[in-house]
Amino acid sequence: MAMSGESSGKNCGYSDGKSQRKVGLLYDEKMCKHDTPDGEDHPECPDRIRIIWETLQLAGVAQRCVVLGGSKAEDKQLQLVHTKDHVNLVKSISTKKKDIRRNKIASQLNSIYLNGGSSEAAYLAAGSVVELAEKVAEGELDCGFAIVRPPGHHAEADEAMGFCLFNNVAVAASYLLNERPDLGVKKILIVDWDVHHGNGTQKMFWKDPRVLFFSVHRHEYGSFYPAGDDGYYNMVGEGPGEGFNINVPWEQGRCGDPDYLAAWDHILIPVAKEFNPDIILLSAGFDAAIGDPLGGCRVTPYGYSIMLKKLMEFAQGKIVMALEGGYNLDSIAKSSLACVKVLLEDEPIQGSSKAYPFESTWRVIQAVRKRLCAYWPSLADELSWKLIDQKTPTPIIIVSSSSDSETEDDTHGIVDQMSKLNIEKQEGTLNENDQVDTASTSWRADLAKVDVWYASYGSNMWKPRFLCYIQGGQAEGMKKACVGSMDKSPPKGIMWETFPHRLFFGRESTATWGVGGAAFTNPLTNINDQTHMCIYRITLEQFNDVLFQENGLNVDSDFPLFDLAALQLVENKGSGSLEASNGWYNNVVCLGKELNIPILTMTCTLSTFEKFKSGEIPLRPPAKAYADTLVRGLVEGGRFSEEEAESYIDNAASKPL
Ligand code: Q9C
Ligand code: ZN
Repeated sequence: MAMSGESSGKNCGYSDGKSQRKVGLLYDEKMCKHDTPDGEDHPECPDRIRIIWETLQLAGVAQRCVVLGGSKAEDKQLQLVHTKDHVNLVKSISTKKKDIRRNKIASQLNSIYLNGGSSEAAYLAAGSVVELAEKVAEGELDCGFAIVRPPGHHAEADEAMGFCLFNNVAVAASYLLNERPDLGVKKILIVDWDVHHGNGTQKMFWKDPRVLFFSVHRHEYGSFYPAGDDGYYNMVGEGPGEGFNINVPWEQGRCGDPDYLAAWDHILIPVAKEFNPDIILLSAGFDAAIGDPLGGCRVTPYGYSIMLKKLMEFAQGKIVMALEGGYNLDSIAKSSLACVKVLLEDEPIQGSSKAYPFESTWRVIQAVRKRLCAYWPSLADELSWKLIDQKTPTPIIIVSSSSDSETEDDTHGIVDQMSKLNIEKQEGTLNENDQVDTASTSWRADLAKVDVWYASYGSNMWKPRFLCYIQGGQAEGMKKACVGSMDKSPPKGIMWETFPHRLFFGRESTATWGVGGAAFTNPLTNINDQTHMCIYRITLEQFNDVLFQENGLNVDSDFPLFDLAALQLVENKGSGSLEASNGWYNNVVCLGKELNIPILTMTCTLSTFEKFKSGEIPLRPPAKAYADTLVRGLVEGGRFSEEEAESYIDNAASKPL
């Protein structure tokens, strides 16, 4: 069925008076041999590349490309970025000798399966990207798409992970730079738009200024796969490679065309202009595509086509696309088709729905620009208010901690309903009777049935002060009374726990305690840190009332800040955070569970934490009355002696972040 690459390629030339680019399309059925050992279902399945290949043929675009079969990488090429041990492991993995041990080896790796076809497929995937990159660098082809699997960008020098065995794109980049000086490729831009961070690629070129690595991915404060801080925007490279590593870490899922295109327009494209690459390698995962079961994002084929088109302006259009992730067969087929049409310079397809980036997207883009502007002057200007004012409201953002999940689709449904609800509310929806539908009390009844632990590390550790939020009133030392919760019943339980987060103090003054910093805790965990917290078992309704009061909002709101769906998601997924308002405590963090009930606390957002850390927002020791209340809480709660409590607070108040 396959067209002969040679014949179709040579037929290109001129059509309708326009020069036709020579586009390479690489496919090899042998890469389908890598599969789960016992036929179990797995998202990274052989049909992924089959469907892409078939779709491109059915659409008639494969016939307009130069079709290439795969070729195996040489060990020497693989060892440009991988250790000998790793290459040997992958080589031997499919031998008969390893039949018994194979499953055990796979089980010790992170998100890897192995079978008798894995070695060959891995060698083919890496070798194929090398082959295509070489042809594009030579000028034999203008650009191309290697439809390969297993994917590569998670694979590290000495480790297979995240469905990746060899780092296909990194091998190709290193091959061009180190083995083919004759081709004159001195600077390579690697763009990684897979929804996951390209941790492997980042590490391999960490200190290498010849490779500018750009990755845009879901990060969610380090909770999204591959999890941790590697994908954060402060990871800019080191030594001579400093400034040549750019991460755009989304704080939330559901990002779509406007978010990605904003990252392109305000980060990638200006930097690419300055860097002026000789060739672009694209880690083209399609798992940020709408409908992807793992990604939870919403990039459309149109979005991918525009992102690619914008990249075609560089390196004389020398672009080598290599498939990475992407697990919805329909989405990856359509996205691939849209991209190959761009490579062929067809007219762009039609546009998408959501108009503006999320607020969190602008926050991330601004943070990235700020972190990197020392290396890339085009990032130095502040984005205009007019621009960042164009945003899609995100009333509730759930940040999942688990890397990905099969329940992602359900969660969309819920989150979608919630955001719609809140948007409608902002616009004052009318019901059939033409009356403003307030839904005023209904949410309270539902949330009253659910218990959570509210974890306090501030003055609420002192029970009489916390009770003001529930029963109303003014405890000793407070400058102002609280209205309390609508439900005035006392907490059903009180306990103390210690969490691996950093306690610190900031802000000028608080309404309740006067001049001096308020307590915050780092939303991220750090094994070396300890924040002691008093946890109160209250209803979710009461928790919302605490949230309202803590953020200076009215408790008679028509909508909760943190509703059942939000809680359900957090429960399903472990810890996570929620953005609620513009107050200081607009970040709800789930610290874990106790008696199978989630423990929730509230603190600043991660971006605010970063500002505290950099000194942009100064740290401030707590007011005396406030510090005394914290100590009192810790002592009366039986947590500490007075001396211990004082030194714990003093220490947190004086140590830099
Ligand atoms: N809770 C690529 O898209 N998920 N790899 C593991 C563990 C692994 C994705 C989930 C996702 C790997 C190339
Ligand atoms: Zn991925």
